[in-house]
Amino acid sequence: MLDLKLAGGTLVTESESFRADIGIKGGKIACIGLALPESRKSIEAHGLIILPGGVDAHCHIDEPAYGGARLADDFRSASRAAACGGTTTIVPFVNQLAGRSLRNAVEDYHDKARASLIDYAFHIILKETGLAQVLAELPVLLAEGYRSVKVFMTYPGYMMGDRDILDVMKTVAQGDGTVLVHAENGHCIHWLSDRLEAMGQTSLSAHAAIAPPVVEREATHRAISLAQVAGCRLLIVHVSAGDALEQIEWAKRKGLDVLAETCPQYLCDAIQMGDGETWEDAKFICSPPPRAAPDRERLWQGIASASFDLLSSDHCPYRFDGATGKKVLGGAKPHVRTVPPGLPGIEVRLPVLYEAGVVKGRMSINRFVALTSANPARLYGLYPQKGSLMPGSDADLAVWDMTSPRRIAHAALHDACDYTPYEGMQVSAWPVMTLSRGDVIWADGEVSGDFGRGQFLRQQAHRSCPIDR
Ligand code: DUC
Ligand code: ZN
Ligand code: ZN
Repeated sequence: MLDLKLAGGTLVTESESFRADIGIKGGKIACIGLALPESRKSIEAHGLIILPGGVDAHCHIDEPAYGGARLADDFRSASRAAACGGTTTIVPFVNQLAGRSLRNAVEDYHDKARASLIDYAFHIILKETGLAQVLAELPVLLAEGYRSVKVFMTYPGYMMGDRDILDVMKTVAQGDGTVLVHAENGHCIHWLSDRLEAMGQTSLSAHAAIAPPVVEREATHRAISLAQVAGCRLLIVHVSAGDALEQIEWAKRKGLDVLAETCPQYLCDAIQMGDGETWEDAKFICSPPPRAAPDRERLWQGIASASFDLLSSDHCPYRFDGATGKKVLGGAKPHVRTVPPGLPGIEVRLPVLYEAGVVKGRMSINRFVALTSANPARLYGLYPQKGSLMPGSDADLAVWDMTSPRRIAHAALHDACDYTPYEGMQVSAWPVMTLSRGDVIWADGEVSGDFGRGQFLRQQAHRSCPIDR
C-alpha cells in the first residue's frame, strides 16, 4: 500500500517527458507507471507537469552582517519562499567568523537552519585571514560532507591572494571537494573605483564601469590556472560576462575540471537599472554587475552549448527600505560604494528561467530540469537522493501548471525582503504544488508543513555523482 499517489500528470526529467503516475512511500518515490498499487491518498494531477523539485545551490541566508547590512531572510522565510517557487533543496553558505573555529561557525549555522521547511546542505565561505586554522580544520569538515568551499578574489576582508587560494584548493582537492570562486580582480575594482570617484562618478551607473568584463575575465582565467596547478575541481559562480565564459569554454575544451554557474539576473532583460541616480536603481545592484544585451545573448549561447552546468538564484536579499539593507549608509542619492550587492530571487528562479529559457525556445524543458535540479544535485554530491524522479529518490516534486500566466509581484512572494527586481514581469507558468519527501508543503496558494522539518544533507564525494558533460 502506497502512502500517496500523484495521478494523471506528465513527468519531466532531464532526459524525457512522459505520462505516468508516481507512487510515494516513506517519503521516497516508490514506483512510477500506469498501474500502480493501491494508495492511502491520491492527488489528481491531470493536466499538470511534474518535475523533480528544484535544487538552488547558491543562496545567502542569515549570514553575518557585511558593512552593517543584514540579509532579510532567515531559514524560515527563505525556505518558505523557495518551496513556493518549486525548490525543495537549498545550499546556503556557512561563513568563517573572525577569531572562531570553522567548526564553531558550522555549528552556529546548523542552529539557524533548524527552522528550515526544506532540506539543505552547506557550502563554506572563507575570509582572507586565519588560513592556517582553516587548512587544519577543512579535511575533517570535507569528510563530514561540507565539500564545497567558496573563496573570493575581491572584497576587503575576503580577498585571498593566489598562494592562499592554492593552499585552499590543494586541501579541498585532497578531500574530494570543489572550490567555488567569486572571480573578479579586486585590485582592478578598487583602482577603477578610486579613479571614478576622483572624477565624481559615484552614481550607481558607475558600478558596471568599476567591475567591467575584463576584471571578471582575468580572475576567471587565473582561478582556472590556479585550480589546474593545485589539481582541484573548480566551479566559477555567478558568471556574468561573455569574456569570462570564453575562458571557461577554453578550460572545458582542454579537459580541465572546471564547472560554471550563471543566474537569472545575468540572463533576463528585466534586470535593467535606470540612469543610476535614484535609489530605485539600487534594486539592481549585484556583483558581478548585470551586463548589457550582447553579454546576455552570449550567456544564452553558453547554455545552449552546455558550457554552463547549473543555474542558481544567488539569492542575496537586502531590503530596499530601512537602515539595514540597500540604504545601510543612507544619503539623498545612492553612492556606488555604499550599496550592498545582492538581489533576492529564491522564489522566482524557476518561473523566471522557465519563461526566459523554455518559453522563449532557448532550452528544452528537460535541459531546464538538468540545469536547475539534476546537475546541482550531482555536482554537490546529493544525487540521486535529490534532483531525480527515480524510484528510491526522495519524493521532492514540483507540480507546475503551465497554463497559469501571472505577473510577478513582490506582494505575492514569500520571502522577508521588500521588493523583487522582477516586479511586473509576465510569466506563463508557476509551481502550484511542492512536495518535500512526500509531504505537501505548498499547494493552492498555502504553505503547509512544519518549519523545522527540513533535514541536513551531507555532500557525497563528487566522484560518486559524475556529471554528464
Ligand atoms: N557574491 C555572491 O555570491 N553573492 C552576492 C554578492 C557577491 O559578491
Ligand atoms: Zn560571489
Ligand atoms: Zn552569492
